[in-house]
Amino acid sequence: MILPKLTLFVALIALASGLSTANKVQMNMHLTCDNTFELFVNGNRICSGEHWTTTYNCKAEVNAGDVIAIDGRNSGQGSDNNPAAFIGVFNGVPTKPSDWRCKDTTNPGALWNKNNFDDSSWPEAVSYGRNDGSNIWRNNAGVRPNIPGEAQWLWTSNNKNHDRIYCRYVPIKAVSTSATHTAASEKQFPTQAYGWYTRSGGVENNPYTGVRQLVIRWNGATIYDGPGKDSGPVVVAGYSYYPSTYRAPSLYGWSSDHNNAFDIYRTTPIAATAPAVKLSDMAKQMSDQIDQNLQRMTEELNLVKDLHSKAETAAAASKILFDSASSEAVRLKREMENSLAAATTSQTQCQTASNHHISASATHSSAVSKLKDVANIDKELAVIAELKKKLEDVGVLYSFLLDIFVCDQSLTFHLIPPSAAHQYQTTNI
Ligand SMILES: [Ca+2]
Repeated sequence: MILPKLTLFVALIALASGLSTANKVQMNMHLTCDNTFELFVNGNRICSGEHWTTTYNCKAEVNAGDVIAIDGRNSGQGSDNNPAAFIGVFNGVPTKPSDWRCKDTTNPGALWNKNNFDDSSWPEAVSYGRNDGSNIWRNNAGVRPNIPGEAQWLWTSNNKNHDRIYCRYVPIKAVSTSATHTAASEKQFPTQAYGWYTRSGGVENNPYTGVRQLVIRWNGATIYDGPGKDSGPVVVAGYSYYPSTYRAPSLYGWSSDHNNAFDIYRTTPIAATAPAVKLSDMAKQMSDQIDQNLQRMTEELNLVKDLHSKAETAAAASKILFDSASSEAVRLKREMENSLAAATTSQTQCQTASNHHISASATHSSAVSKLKDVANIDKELAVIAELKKKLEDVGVLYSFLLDIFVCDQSLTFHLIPPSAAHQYQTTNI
């Protein structure tokens, strides 16, 4: 879902104004280091980087008074061609020397990256050029991305020989208090610039029945005189006043009805002025980022619309093709059904023809067999014909002999069978 830009911006301003008085923020950091770094918030390791040409994005919750600490290292032996430095931006605040203290040391102590470490003896960091300036890093690889042009490359006073350094930065100053009293001046009441938190007229669990009353004096003036409170703070003109150490009334010379006197201290809102300016810068950056994101989203949306339109056109074309294909499929189905019916008929006819063929084949075999019989008969006829011819020849011989025997009747009756002799007799008579 895309919110209108105005809504986002209003929300952003509300967020920024809330941050200006909050005592903690979600810190968005972009940084890099030549050559490597580890980053801590109040001793907790948050992130690290290995390549100075990469901008690392680290996020952490940072409370008022929290220190952001960097353990920075150069790789190899430092030289003109191998210097060291880190650069970055912390919730819109670019690195600059006055915000950081850096120390070249072999032993910073175990607590060097914690809030309560005393770095007052550490020197301020030294600048080796702006991100958009003329320096070895920009000349080699250009401006570091996601880091403002005015951010400065920082290190100790010698970025060629100091190859392991420790740096500290407190982005949100701790709650300030002014409870630093001295015994000598406390006794000077009421003319000195310190306050007291007093109650009179009775307290809880006290047999007195008078109304509790609270009087606060600060810098010699009574700034509150009203109902008593069991616990702080009392807010006057933007400052919060708290009771601190209980003091015996006699120390201040109060009369007996002003018993229960306390030292007091007051707190001011966290660095109200400076962070507000930084937060407005942050709001501007975030607004610009939102502009860019909106533009990108608009472009992507147009792309999506275009794709959607093309998809609709393609879908319409597909539907036409689908409808056409569907009707063609119906027609083909019908044709297939017809073909199937025809094939069934053909199969039946084929079966019938096959039966006929089997029958004809049997008939053919039978005819061949009969032809063989005829051939045998022919052979037998030829034998018979030959026999007949031989018989005829014999007949001629017999006839010849008969002729002879006619001439000699006495011999004939011994040579001719009775029937044949009778036949040839008849024929030749
Ligand atoms: Ca280096």
